Amino acid sequence: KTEKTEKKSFSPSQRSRLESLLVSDDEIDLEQTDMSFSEIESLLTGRRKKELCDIYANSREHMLAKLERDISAFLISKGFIEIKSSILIPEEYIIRMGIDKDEELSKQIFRTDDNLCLRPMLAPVLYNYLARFDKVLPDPVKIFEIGPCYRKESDGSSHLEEFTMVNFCQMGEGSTRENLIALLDEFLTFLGIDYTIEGDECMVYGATVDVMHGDMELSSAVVGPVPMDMDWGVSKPWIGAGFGLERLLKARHKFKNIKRGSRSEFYYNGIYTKL
Ligand code: ATP
Ligand code: 9VF
Ligand code: MG
Repeated sequence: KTEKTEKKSFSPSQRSRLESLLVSDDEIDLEQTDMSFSEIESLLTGRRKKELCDIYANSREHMLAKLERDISAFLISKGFIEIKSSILIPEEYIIRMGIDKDEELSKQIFRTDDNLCLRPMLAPVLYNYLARFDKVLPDPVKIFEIGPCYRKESDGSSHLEEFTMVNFCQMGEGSTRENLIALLDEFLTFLGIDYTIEGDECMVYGATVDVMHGDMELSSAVVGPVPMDMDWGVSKPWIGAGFGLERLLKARHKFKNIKRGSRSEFYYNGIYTKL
């Protein structure tokens, strides 16, 4: 036998099983290893079982729920009031957001009967809250919501059809680009996630301030006012940002696929459950 380490080749189903079990800390390269399928499988299942037992013994918190609680506490401490609105919204709100029937995002909407749809974003109802709370609360009005959003998606590792968005916004005094950037920095520093800021364009708002983690968009943020505001009864300057929580988890835990941190029966806190 030669000195050269033999390259193992796994069957597609073996490879898929091992990839499901693997986490980024394992430091096992399926392309290089000289271990057999069953050696790796038993090593990884052992580690994953131990990790789940540790969670059960110590924290018992789901990472997505925990992230929502942490973000809520952070935003509440910064003076934002927490909102929980319905996940089912009138279909008409999509058009009022400037998303015409022939736009890509319009085709991504899950529609139900009775002219309702699963919300693809939180902004429409937040607009309504801003208009209503402005009549009641002192200026500036600072609000946020965290919850499920739905979009039909086709591509891969950073898109889910069911994901969790946080959208926070401030209207009135202090709604400047400078304050938006400062708030984004405080938010990401609080979460311990590295980021860069990029300018981008989107169909709904025009210019956006995109928060990136490498190639992945963590957030689109906007400095208002924008022309669409008048269709929502809003007439003051505003700033706002929408982040996907599962993308924040993917960045923080270096997940290969966003599914690891999503609502799922297959992964618990990034750990494969078929052990
Ligand atoms: P992308 O261009 O990556 O599809 P987007 O620009 O359409 O995203 P936005 O409408 O700006 O997304 O939504 C705000 C944030 O919500 C995004 O920056 C992202 O973090 C998150 N998000 C949007 N769509 C999804 C999705 N399908 N799965 C997971 N997170 C998402
Ligand atoms: C930026 C992401 C329009 C004043 C209620 C707040 C924002 C967020 C963009 C989101 C979207 N907008 N997915 O608006 O904070 O709406 O496309 Si308001
Ligand atoms: Mg965007």
